[in-house]
Amino acid sequence: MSVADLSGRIPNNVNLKDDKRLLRALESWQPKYIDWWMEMGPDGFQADQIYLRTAISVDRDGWAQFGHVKMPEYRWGIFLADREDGRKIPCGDHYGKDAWQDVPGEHRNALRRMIVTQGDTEPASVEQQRRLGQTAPSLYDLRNLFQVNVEEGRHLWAMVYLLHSYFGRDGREEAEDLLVRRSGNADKPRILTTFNDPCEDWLSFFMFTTFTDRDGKFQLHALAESGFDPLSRTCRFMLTEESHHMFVGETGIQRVVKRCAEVMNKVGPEPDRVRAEGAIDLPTIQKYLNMWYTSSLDLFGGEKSSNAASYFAEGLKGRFMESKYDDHVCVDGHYDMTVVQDDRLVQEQIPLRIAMNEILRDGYVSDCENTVERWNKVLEREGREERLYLPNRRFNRRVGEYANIRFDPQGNLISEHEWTSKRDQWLPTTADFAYVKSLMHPVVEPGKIASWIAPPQKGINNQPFEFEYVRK
Ligand code: BYC
Ligand code: FE
Ligand code: FE
Repeated sequence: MSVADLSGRIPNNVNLKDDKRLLRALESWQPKYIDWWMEMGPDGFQADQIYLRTAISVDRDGWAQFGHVKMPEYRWGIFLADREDGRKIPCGDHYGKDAWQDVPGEHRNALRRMIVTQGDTEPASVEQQRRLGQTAPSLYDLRNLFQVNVEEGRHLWAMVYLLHSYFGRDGREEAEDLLVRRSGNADKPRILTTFNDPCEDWLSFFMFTTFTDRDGKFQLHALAESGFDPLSRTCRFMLTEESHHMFVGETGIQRVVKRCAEVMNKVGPEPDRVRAEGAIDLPTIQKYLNMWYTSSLDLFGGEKSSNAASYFAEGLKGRFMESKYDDHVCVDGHYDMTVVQDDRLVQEQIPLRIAMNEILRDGYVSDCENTVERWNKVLEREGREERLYLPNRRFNRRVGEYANIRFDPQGNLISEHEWTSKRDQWLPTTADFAYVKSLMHPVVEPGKIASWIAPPQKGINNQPFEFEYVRK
């Protein structure tokens, strides 16, 4: 078991104090990180005491220490899952050889690029969520937002650690640039699509943490199967934090749906009447789901990808739970893919390696299906007939095979004209955004909650809902 050193400026379990060069590099990055956090992190609340969980070691109990802290004083540390003795490269052409403890020269660029792309999403999400604290529906939710934000900050640290330790000067430059790009900025945007989309209300926040953080789960699992062992160990520890983010999203939407169902039981399903009661109507919830789910599907990259094929072939990135597969080399197999040819949908056989993005996306889609099923259980328990659903993966895509082709939510090809006439039934309109925005008023009294969401079933760390999760 690795030993955590909590005494220095940067808590870690990677023996930082014995590597003076690395320690100096990270200590010189740290004030720039804090500047970024103060400028682009949660707006307001930086002087408040937040009831946060802090990672202090990687063993089962140690990484979840709770206490009130001011966010800028949160101890962002560097924690890697413990090294597995004799770990082998789990996939691709080098399958079964010893995993790399250092970066192989020929894979340097590809690895750096993946680590930078991963790292870029973390501060991007904090930027996207920057103003949400001002309209939190309860102190419990406010605290959860900040927990997610500080952990995304820690995920950035995790990637910066890899850049600084293994990529020399290039790595240090990339680490600086991670603090320079800005979500949604036309001149210096974040790298991936969804991370430049505005996330300006709490319905979006809960959809984002459900669907976009879940891309994080799948990508981190795939990177945890990397032959580059330090990346694998870093991602394995990040995954322990990721599950809380998805919990925040899934239970958040569950509570929005519960409130909606209760109101429908009182006044009927008519959206205007649901809205008159201060709840969010189910069609609006569905439209937000459609928007964030399809945007997050794009984060897996193109359905056919030579990048993905070479990442897999070189053993840089595996599949979700690679060990559950029989064939780890994948030179022979095929994947049946639906593609568009001459304005028709046809089946095409794609070499497995080229389909690696789509294979990862398959696992993601089925995970999302389970989530929506759990949301539908809420409707069922409330005695409602209505149901939420996932749109087909071809719907509303900006990246890959189906980008810029019109499909309905069932995945049928449709004309531009049909798209234009039905778009507002499928995706949020300006009026929907405005309505949701009109509900976003801060509720900051302990134990109180906004009209559009049900209270959680229990508090955080066995505290009651009424607990003062955030205090001056
Ligand atoms: N947006 O071969 P292709 C998380 C680019 S989320 C913009 O189809 P590839 C988190 C692509 O870069 C997890 N560009 O795709 C969640 C390529 O560019 P070049 C983040 C895109 O390379 C919530 C070109 O299109 N982690 O942690 O196989 C809160 C053709 O690409 C997009 C990772 O993503 C897009 N959506 O796969 C906080 C893991 N899609 O080469 C955090 C690391 C594709 O033409 N990243 N492109 O310049 C990767 O493994 C890969 O970069 C991707 C793309 C899977 C994203
Ligand atoms: Fe993250
Ligand atoms: Fe996350």
